[in-house]
Amino acid sequence: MNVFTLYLDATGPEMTETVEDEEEEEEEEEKEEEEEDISTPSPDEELSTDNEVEPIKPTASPSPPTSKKKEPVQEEIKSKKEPVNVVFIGHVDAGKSTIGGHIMYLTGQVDKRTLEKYEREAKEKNRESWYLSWALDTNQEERDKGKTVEVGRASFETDKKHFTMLDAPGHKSFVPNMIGGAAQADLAVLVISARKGEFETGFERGGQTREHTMLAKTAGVKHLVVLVNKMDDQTVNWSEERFEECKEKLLPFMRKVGFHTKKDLHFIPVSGITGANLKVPFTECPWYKGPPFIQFIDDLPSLRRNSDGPLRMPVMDKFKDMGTILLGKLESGKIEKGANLIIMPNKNAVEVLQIWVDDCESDTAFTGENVKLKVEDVLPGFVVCEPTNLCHTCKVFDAQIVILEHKSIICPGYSAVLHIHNAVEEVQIQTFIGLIDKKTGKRSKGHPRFIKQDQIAIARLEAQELFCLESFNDFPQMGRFTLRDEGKTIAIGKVLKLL
Ligand SMILES: Nc1nc2c(ncn2[C@@H]2O[C@H](COP(=O)(O)OP(=O)(O)OP(=O)(O)O)[C@@H](O)[C@H]2O)c(=O)[nH]1
Ligand SMILES: [Mg+2]
Repeated sequence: MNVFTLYLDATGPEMTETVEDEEEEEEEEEKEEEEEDISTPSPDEELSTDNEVEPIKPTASPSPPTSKKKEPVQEEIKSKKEPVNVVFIGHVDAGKSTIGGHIMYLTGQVDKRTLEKYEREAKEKNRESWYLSWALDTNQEERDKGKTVEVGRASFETDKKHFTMLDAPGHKSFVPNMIGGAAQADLAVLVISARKGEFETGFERGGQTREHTMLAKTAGVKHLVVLVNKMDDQTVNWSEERFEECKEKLLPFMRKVGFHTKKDLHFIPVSGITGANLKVPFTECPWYKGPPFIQFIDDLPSLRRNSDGPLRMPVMDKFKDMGTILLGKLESGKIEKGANLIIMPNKNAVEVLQIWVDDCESDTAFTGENVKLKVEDVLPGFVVCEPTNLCHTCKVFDAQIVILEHKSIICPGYSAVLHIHNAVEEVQIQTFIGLIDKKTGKRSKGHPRFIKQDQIAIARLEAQELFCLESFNDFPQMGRFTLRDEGKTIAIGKVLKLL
């Protein structure tokens, strides 16, 4: 058992596991991999219509029994392809945008002429090798510097699924943008550069490989596909040995973060530049026996979603275009055109004037889809709800936090920036209520005066403003968070109780 699983999933007996010993960890993992994983709530479990999400209590008037609505919603959904959000994460320059751009070309989202145009323009800027990334890096700054800043977004379809690609920035200055992307993802794709020296830099402390993997896990991503990229590079040359070396170095860390190395992880050697192993198997790499990337993600089991649950759509962004347009992922429930909804925490009543699902106008949007709604004025981090079943809001809450990285001790009064679903709030630690012993999982008696790196504590936090949240047990997507300070992720946490 590892510190993240222990911490994030600590709801019962698994809290008693130890975290220190590597060997023990491996043994335990073997065991866990044989058994059904009950410690990590998978997206399926989290979104199951049957139990986990149901406990959210209506805060306005009671909502009608969900079982009545079940049949029609499931029927309507059957006519649509399953939506899956895939976030591309990894160290700067690993090749995330290049792979994303190549996938758009291979799936017919960008045509050859547009790519040739990008190639000519990129050449003029002496950025020839970057032309594929231009399909996703659409603004001038990104193209001039060759670095993604905003999470790029594009979609493509396979026979079974409708994929939305979220191309996260790898540079450490843009981690908050990356968190926004990861918060919406069902599946994460970690891109690693196998090029000599680049893998090593990306994986060192301070490299974004570790932080991104950890943040994706915190955001609730269950499956991680690792694309070992730049296999065509002359320092790699499709070497199986280099592929295995990268994999072996990553695995102990992945385990620590809480991924089951056999069930949740899959490694694929690829080249974003040549497109090898992205859509069709690459014959010059006979030692890789698995499917190419797109086939692999198409064949992953379906995510069972909470389509019949209460309507929850954290607002990711907004812009004005003859009215206010809200962007976000529908985490549960469905929205129909003309519906009268409430935006929390301000309790603004709004009417849905128009709906787009991945840029196509639609009369209805379902759970898991990326939605644009035209309504009146609201802010990112607000949550769209039904009038009969509002989400919770508060300023003061108790949470379990684990300090990942902080040089000095942390005392009450300490302030940090809380990232929870799409909300970003300044919070202050009021008191520490207890410490959790990592070995026994037991709570210590008495209030600690301070906590330090690697400790797990229960703390009372206070935000400056009222914001939307749920307890982790009721609704994990809106109950897990990250605390950041001075541009670094210092802690991850889960909400225990709203006060
Ligand atoms: N040889 C080789 N170079 C690649 C490959 N994929 C990407 N590159 C190069 O790596 C550089 C960075 O690629 P990007 O796609 O912009 O990387 P990124 O991960 O999106 O970078 P950020 O957005 O800044 O985090 C570019 O020069 C690409 O041409 C590959 O498969 N092989
Ligand atoms: Mg990029």
